Amino acid sequence: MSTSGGVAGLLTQEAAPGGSVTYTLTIPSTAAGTHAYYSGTQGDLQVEMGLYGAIIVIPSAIPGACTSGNHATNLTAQGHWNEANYRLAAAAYNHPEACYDREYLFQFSEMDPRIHRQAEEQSTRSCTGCMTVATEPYVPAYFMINGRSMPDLMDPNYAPEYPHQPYNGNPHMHPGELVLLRVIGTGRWQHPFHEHGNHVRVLARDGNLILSATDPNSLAGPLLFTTTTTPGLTLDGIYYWSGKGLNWDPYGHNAASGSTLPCNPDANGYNTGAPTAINYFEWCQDHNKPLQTHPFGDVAGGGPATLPDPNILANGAWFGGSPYLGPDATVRAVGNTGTTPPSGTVANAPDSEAGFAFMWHSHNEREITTNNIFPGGMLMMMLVDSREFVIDESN
Ligand SMILES: [Cu+2]
Repeated sequence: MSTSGGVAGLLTQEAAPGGSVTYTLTIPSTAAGTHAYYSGTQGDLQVEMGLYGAIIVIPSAIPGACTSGNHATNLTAQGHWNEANYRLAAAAYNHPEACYDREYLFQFSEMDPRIHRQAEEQSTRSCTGCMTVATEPYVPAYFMINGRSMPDLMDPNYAPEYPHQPYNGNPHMHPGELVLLRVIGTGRWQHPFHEHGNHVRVLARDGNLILSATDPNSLAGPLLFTTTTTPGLTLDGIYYWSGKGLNWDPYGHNAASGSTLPCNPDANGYNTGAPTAINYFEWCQDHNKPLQTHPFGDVAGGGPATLPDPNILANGAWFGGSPYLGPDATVRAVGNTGTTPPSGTVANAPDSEAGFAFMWHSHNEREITTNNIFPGGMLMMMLVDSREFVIDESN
């Protein structure tokens, strides 16, 4: 890295108050991955004030495995449903086990309001270097991912009320997709990020692929229950969810009423030969296995569970009225009532989106509050949507 302008500081050239300094980076082709950057000037205060960000480097070469097989079929499915592809590349690293289909960034930070109040009170001083804000003891009350807390996290990107936090935390995926998580710890505290629904396979830390000591061609990153963020450190990991092992058909398919949705297992047991089907990537062993004893709508009966009638149940904002994936399955399960609660909510309306919601949150439970009020802080929902729901990552 080279610098121009500024004045010499402890760690690097610094911008004088009101001035500027330019850093020029030449990224080597071996530096693919997720990297953190943050202020090197009075870092205890300036990182707290938000002077940090992410640098994503995409690999200079993409392995063939990432553009063939299920990854190519997935693109066919995206094209069929007119879904845009927002990933930066087909692989996080030039390694055949680093392929992915979808990606999200999660940058963790905290704020201590006393520090911000003191800095604000001193910000009108015109003298140079006179801001003296005690950054200890550190008592954060705001816990944020990408600069937002729950529920703001799940509002759209570039929502007008968050002009300085344009990127949300609102992950979505389809069953079977490999989702790349780019996780960065930026504040001062560690945060145990718990991704419900499945473990996360760690690919790399600070852009360094974790390789086996005995076989450098294989990845050796752990499969983690919580991907703990560490201040200044980045982590890349792969998450997926397929519905395998549920022991019931989450698509609510009813062969008895004439539906002919097929499920043809590939070598791994998934329905991947039909990229345009709504049950693309269904785990075929559970195909046609009913869940409900007495279904309310048009799904198959005879299953082990008796579920409440969604027409007399207050569902709340996060239950689409049925335990099935996808708007089509919901209509089959509850009937086309048009008024099934919670119709009209933007969160998860049963006649449009109906996904499985998995809480992704800090496992330090105080950090899922904002100023000690629950729910808040580092909390969001990963929504697994069936294939026909078009995931729009532009918002
Ligand atoms: Cu949890």
